Amino acid sequence: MIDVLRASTTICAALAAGAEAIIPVAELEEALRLARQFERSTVLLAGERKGEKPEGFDLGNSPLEYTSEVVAGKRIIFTTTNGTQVLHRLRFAPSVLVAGFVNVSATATAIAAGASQYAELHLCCAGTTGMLALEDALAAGALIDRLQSLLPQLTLTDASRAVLWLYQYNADRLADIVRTTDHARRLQSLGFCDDIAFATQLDTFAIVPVMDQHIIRRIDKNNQEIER
Ligand code: 3SL
Ligand code: MG
Repeated sequence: MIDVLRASTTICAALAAGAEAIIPVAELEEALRLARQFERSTVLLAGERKGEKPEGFDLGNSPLEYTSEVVAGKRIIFTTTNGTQVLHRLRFAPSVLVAGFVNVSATATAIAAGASQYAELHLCCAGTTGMLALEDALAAGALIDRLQSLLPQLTLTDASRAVLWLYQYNADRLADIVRTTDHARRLQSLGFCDDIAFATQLDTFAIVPVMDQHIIRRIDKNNQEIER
């Protein structure tokens, strides 16, 4: 699942900062209900609606909020407009990884390490309320670019080739392009300019968030669960 702005990037930042797990949920009410099932000091309610932190939540959806001081050891109940909706729909898929520019090479390495178990790989770009989001298409292309060198036997669909070429044509100006996308312009108008710069940096993290039984934890790029 790819949602560069901003769910994928925020999930990576949270797990890299030591969050124990992310529990993605589709609806605000479900997030509030789930939080009541845990000892309150062990969980953080996080996410956004219309880009902003919902009332009563601990954290919004800016990856920069997810520092180790705030999230280390916590379970994060996470609901966003697009990214967590896609994760919710994928909850019964055999293996779901979360990718953005910030962990693209680690994701490719982890996929290649587990490739023999699967016949197909689907890249699910979250988009924005049902519309294509250019930043997600570019990140999908970046991932395919790295996968091609790790898995020479990979066969690409037309859609995969389209995003690969989109990425390859624009690889040296990713940040400039993402800054001008529909969703980035909306985030800029809300004051989240630094989030866009953060989300377009390649390989900030060497971890891969993996969803299993509706809970996202991190593995390292070689497919090993990280010990705490
Ligand atoms: O929809 C989402 O998952 C969000 O990442 C959108 S926003 O960037 O927080 O507006
Ligand atoms: Mg998005």
